[in-house]
Amino acid sequence: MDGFLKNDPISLQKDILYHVEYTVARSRFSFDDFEAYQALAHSVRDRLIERSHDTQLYFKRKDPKRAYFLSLEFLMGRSLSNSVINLGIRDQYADALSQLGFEFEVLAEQEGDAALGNGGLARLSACQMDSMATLDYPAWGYGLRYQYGLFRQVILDGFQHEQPDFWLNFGNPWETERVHVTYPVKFYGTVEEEILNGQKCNAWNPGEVVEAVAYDNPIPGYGTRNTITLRLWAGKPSDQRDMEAFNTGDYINAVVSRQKAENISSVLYPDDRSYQGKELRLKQQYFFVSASMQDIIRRFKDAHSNFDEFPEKVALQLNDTHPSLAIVEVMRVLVDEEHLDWNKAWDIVCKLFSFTIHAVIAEGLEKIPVDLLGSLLPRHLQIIYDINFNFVEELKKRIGLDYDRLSRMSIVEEAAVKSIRMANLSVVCSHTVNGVSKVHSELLRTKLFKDFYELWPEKFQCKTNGVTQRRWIVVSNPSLCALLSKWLGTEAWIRNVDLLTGLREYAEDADLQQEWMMVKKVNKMRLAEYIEAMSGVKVSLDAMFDVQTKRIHEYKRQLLNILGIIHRYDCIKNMDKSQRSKVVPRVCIIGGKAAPGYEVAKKIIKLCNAVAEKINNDTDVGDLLKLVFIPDYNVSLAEVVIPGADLSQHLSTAGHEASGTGSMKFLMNGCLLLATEDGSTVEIIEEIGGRESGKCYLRDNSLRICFLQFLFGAKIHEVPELREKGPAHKLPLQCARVLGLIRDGHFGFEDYFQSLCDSVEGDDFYLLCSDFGSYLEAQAAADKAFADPKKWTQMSILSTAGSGRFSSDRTIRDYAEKSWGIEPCRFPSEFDG
Ligand code: GLS
Repeated sequence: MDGFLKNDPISLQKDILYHVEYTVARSRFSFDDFEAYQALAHSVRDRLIERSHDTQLYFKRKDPKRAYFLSLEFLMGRSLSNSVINLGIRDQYADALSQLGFEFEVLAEQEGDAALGNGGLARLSACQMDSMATLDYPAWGYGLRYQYGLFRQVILDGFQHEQPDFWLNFGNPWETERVHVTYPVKFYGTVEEEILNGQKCNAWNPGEVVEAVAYDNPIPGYGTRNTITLRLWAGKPSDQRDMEAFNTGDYINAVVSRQKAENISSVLYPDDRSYQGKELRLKQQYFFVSASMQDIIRRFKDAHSNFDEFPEKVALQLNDTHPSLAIVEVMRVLVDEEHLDWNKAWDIVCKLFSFTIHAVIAEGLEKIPVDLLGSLLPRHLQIIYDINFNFVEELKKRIGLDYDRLSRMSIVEEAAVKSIRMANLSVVCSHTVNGVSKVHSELLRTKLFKDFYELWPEKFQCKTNGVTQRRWIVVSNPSLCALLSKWLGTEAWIRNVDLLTGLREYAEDADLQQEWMMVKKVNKMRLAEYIEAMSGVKVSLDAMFDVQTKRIHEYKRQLLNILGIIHRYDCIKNMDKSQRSKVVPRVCIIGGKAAPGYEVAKKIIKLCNAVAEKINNDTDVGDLLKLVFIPDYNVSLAEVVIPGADLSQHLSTAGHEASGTGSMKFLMNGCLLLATEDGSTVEIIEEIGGRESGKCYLRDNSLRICFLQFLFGAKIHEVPELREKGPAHKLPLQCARVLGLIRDGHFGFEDYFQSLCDSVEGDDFYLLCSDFGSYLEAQAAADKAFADPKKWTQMSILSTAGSGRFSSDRTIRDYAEKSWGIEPCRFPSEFDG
């Protein structure tokens, strides 16, 4: 059944003008681009709301098992283009707007990013939501509605500065505030034992209550009417609070203190990989978990009265340890509020949760000091102790009195600061635990959670990450999208991405290659225009666009990239004219944010800008080499950068990247990778090519598959030995020379950069020295391949053709089948013919 709203251009025009007049409150005879965008967004939202109502009613009627995806971060980026494409009405809107004198693309540029997350983990959540909707799964996302998203990065004099991202300044047309969906969330206070109906039970008397109010964000599926919901919670003052303060007449202070409630959800923590044991962060975690669990339990109780059925109707996904208090919260509700017997409650809890780990090293796992937890959530601490007591007793029966192992596996860490190990809690209480790539999952089994794996091997799974082709091809690269549909003879690949392998057949077709190169050129032009507007640097479209964009981290080795660029610059400077004529011109692009407190990462950004300043102003080098740092890299910038890249770099020291998802987006866009064998790159190699870069071979099905990446560096198993050996004897001459140039002040700020050079020449923990030689070789292989445009294009086509396995559709299907036990529940609609 279709909805009320019509999608022909005339109806769309009427709707847009209606929203100009009554929602934006501007005259329908005079409004600017931003106002037109707002009206347009509201008109799209109407359609999303209609579909979301239909979807929810349908789910309610069918009552399937639902999956709830709990994540503290979602990096959604912009919604307009994605929504109209998924709704299948982009062209109709473009027509309607052009008759009103507006261009769809221009209005789309008016939208700001919703940046409620840091990096890979958060963007992954967004991609996975798109797949859940598209694959018709009855799923919900739950998170926090931060008022300040990830900080804006501003570069002044080459240094990073952070500015707040008050993204709600002009309102957010996509969300709907649900004033009737609010829940009280309790903090602090004491726990008293009470007798209820002759039974002992625990009553938590909170010291503070904050109200959580729901904001719903519709997530439309592609090629389906299903539109699911991402529900984000915001804090607001509770009426239950501070009655006394009001009664004592301190009206002003009572109001001011009520205002504090809103602070809980005010700001996203900008560190992507470290826990800090901060009270506000713990408050955020519990706030979102408690509101979400109340909402989920309320929905369950609307249709069911027996909690035995809870695990048949509810699957809870923990996206990293951040939401893991949900485990304890469900125990508390079942035991203290629903008065279930502990064992019965425990039985239920153990059937509910699946847990995804995104960290690689033990130090990256979250721990919460007992003092902090006990003061903020006294009843939860008791419950954790009880869970741990039972677990350790059980464990003793299984493994005996191996105290080392018992203490490693305990949920409570008895160290100088006594803490709760949230990852151990999650592993103990979840029925499945997964890593995010094959190597990462193996690492979990053999190192990080070896003890647990030996105890419960059946719990451990691998779910290699994926990204959505809707956002990363259809929205961000429309020319490629059209080309793919033309050559595959269908648009079906947008829902069934495996069809992309059909391209392999044409990889050597001269016509396809020609069109493919044109598409790349158009995208390079768009990126070049952006670069010039942003930095004033003019870049040549004939150059190889070589990109490394991601958060700045020592282990991601942006420093290695910069050292390689200095080496290239130095080589060019020392060449004669005829040698220079053979150089493959490069535009090196680096972008990414450093956590505000991460000094080394900030130094790397400064070095990049200092080197860029020198190279870009050296007329002697001209178009042979340019270096650009792109400030404030975010999702909407990624949509410009990724389609325009020829080569992308993924340089993490082997064993440090759990998965990496940027590489998958570049791959889909026909970009070749220069990478270490780490995280998901290992699987990309398995899927589309091997180590000896540039070589082609015949597979038995007579498809010509090329080696598509330029791989280099130590492999995971070699890293410990190399670290052991130390750096002294492995400093290659070229590396020493490059470091010398920095130390001698060729790029200025020599004092400031000494410590960066020391880190390479000193203990070289991230193995820049030992990988430097093979890095340069891989770079040379990339140059050589780029010099042969036909071959490069063939490799580019094969990259896209092989990218299907890295779609989040595959990942989500895997979660649905192997972790959540849910089935698609598709609203019957016009899409079904
Ligand atoms: C991360 C990992 O560092 C990435 O390798 C991974 O791709 C991502 C999604 O699984 O998760 N973990 C993390 O804390 N931030 C990440 O980006």
